[in-house]
Amino acid sequence: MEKLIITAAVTGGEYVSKATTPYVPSTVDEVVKEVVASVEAGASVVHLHAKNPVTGEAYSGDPNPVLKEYVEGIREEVDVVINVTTGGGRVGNPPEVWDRLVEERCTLGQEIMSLNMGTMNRWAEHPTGDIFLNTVKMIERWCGYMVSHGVKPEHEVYDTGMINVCRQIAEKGIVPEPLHIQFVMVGRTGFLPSPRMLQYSVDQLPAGWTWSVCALGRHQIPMAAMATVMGGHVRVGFEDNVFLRRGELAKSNADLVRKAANIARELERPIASPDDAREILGIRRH
Ligand code: KMH
Ligand code: ZN
Repeated sequence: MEKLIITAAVTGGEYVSKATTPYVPSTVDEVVKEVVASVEAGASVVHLHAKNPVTGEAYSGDPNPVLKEYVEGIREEVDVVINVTTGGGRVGNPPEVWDRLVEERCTLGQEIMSLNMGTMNRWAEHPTGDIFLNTVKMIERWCGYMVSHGVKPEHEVYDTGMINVCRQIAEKGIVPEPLHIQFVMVGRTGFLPSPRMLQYSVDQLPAGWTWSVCALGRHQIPMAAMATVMGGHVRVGFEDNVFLRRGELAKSNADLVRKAANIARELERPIASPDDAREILGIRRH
């Protein structure tokens, strides 16, 4: 079977802050240390959001300078494929400003950018609103920016309708095939994290596309195990889950990466290095 790409989503996204777990990194140094530890544990890709360095909440200003510091700090310490989110930076800004922020963000030195493939209800309370707004037009423009800057889009798919949006942008030639999909199994407002749902979704993908799965909370590791068996790739880390096991916080993202890597080893699925991940995903080194 193809080598397993483990993505570590180390920074905790929109919902996880120091109030959720004291172990979430928030300063540049902490983020870089978590990335190095995660790579040592088996991660070949890291997924990043900009954080408030004190509270660990999502950064409320322009995230690009913060993300740039993370990318530069990581590049000095370790070889890893870097994936930055297109989320963040929208609060209080009109859509044309979002366009500018996303296009600028394509030039920070990362290889991948994640992009939600539709507008959806948030699955948890959030101070900046009830929905994630990603119209098809926005998606098409933002994928265009990524492709023109040599950045590979990672398409975040939360329900089967979003698979159709992925197919449309491939058919229109906006993103060259094969696409890379991250199935985000959030429950509540999107996919339920179940083996049948994952199998059904994978069956909808055109041949040759690559895919990975992330699931929230206690579903993170079981769905990672499922994807490992099925030949997909996995994402673990604090963005989606902060517990190592019931009632016990993980002290580092690396603990979660190690758990996914150990499962893969037991199943005799080899683990991808950063260069293996670049080859599997068809991306060039930055
Ligand atoms: N926060 C995650 C559940 C993104 O950052 O682009 C989904 C995600 C999307 O990672
Ligand atoms: Zn994210």
